[in-house]
Amino acid sequence: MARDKIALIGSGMIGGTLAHMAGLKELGDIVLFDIAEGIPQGKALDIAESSPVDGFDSKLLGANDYSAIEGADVAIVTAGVPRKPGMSRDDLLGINLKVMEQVGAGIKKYAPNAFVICITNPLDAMVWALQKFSGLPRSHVVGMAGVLDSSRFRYFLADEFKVSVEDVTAFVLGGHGDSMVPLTRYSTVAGIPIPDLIKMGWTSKEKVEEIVQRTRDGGAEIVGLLKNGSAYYAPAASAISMAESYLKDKKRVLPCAAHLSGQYGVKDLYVGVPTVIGSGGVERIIEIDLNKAEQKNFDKSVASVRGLCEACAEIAPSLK
Ligand code: A3D
Repeated sequence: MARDKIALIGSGMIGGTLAHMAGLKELGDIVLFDIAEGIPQGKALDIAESSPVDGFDSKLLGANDYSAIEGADVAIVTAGVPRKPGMSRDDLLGINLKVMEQVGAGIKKYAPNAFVICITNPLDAMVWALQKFSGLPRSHVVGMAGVLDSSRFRYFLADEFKVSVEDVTAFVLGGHGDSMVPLTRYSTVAGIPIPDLIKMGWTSKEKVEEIVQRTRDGGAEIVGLLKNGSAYYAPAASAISMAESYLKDKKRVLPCAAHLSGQYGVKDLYVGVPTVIGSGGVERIIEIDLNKAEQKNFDKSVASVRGLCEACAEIAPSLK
């Protein structure tokens, strides 16, 4: 049986980390693509040279031509520019929209059957544009943000509660980062919801609010520390979990930026919602009832995503 083929479009900090993680997990053969000459080739060779030590068999190839991604089963898109300190994700819009147009054309031509995971920021708008530029089915184009946001939330909660990260689940909705909507009543330690843990004296409402805010600002906190670039280990791990769920038909329940066609009262936008990811791509979108406060936050988040998509359509009228 042939191995699965994973195309990484963009071979920067996240792209390189994705290649390493996909190799270590033996997800398949890996193609690193980038417009920068030498970078994808160098990273592919470097990681291939680590494979005898770690004992994984994956072919690694670096390329500057889209033909190398031909027939890919999964494509993970990080092409574009990341944030510098003081820049918001939205500042990246104009530059990265042009990149999405090229990437969409490349995927359409060479990997029309792939499951596409977009990471490029501003995420919710870029994945929306990428789906339109590529023309791939909406079930097969998703954005990675929720897994990362909820992983950050889980990590901070586990640290607060002094329990294993494995036993903390978190539920987030809405756009990536600043407009993320964490649902504390659906976030648990081994099934015990956070509001109950507050009643049990494990933590306070104020502390949870602090953690929610730190999660929202999680990307900026890393940008501030690194000074030259943004997070890449946790974003890569998050996208790999989505790719693995698709390739192995695990049907994991993962929060992703998925195309909404009426769910949560939203039409033709990509917004972060809980999804089931299996061999059919996004197989299901899970709709839960929101209380008033959650609905208000969600609406605010959707409005900000809509604003970004409208700004994209102004720049690239073919998106209208
Ligand atoms: P970086 O290390 O700069 O890598 C980006 C790569 O894209 C570089 O190697 C560029 O040469 C390449 N590139 C630029 N233009 C093109 C093009 N037209 N075609 C192909 N490749 C191109 O950035 P990074 O890997 O740190 O981050 C990549 C993206 O992910 C950025 O937009 C970040 O803002 C975004 N990001 C998103 C999240 C989310 O949670 C959604 C988290 C962290 C970063």
